[in-house]
Amino acid sequence: MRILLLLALIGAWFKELPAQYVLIGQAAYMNNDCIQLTPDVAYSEGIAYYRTRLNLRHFFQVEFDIYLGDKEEGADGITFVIHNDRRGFEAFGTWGECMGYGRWSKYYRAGAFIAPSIAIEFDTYPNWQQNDPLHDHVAYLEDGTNYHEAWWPLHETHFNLEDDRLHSFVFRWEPDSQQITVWLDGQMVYRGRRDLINEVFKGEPYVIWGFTASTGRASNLQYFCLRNMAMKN
Ligand SMILES: [Ca+2]
Ligand SMILES: [Ca+2]
Repeated sequence: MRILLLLALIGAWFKELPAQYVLIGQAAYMNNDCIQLTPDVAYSEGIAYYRTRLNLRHFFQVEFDIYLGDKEEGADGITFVIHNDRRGFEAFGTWGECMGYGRWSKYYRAGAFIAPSIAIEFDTYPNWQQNDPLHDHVAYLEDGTNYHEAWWPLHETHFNLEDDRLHSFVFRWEPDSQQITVWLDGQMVYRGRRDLINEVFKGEPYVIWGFTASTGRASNLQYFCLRNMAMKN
């Protein structure tokens, strides 16, 4: 009897593990301990938020593997988002090129977008409205717009993330220096300084974080898998 109870408890504990995330849209748990954001289906959108808020007064580092599909002409990409949108764990952005995070144009305030926020996008489809280069890229975004002036890589114009492989992604926040650093496959792809608490989140240090993704006319299977997490709340 005791053994049965113990087994039931262990079973319950393992089932609890994935429930660390709030899932929206087509986001779903997979058999490989990863979380699907979108299936390889046109006009899909999925979001996964970690249930525990992040305290930006403390050091934060997460390491994930991300998968952006196997079709080079697929779409649209994944964003890693940190936000304090008033919709909380129900916040979502627009589908297609907006990746479930942003809106159609930086001048267009209607429609769904996540703000206040910052995001790192892994963009696999060129869209002129968002100032995308013709190749896949990584960019820093703010306040629910996918429009960006800068991106990585600058010169590798055949860069492709839809290669049927997992790509390692590390995001680090250092509160003392107010520095954000991002690595992709071991290479530093973004570093910037920003007073996130005061300049972006209006004095609020407790924020929600997770991943968003979507597809449009073109699609890809897109998912992420947790590798390591260092956070204090
Ligand atoms: Ca591509
Ligand atoms: Ca794009």
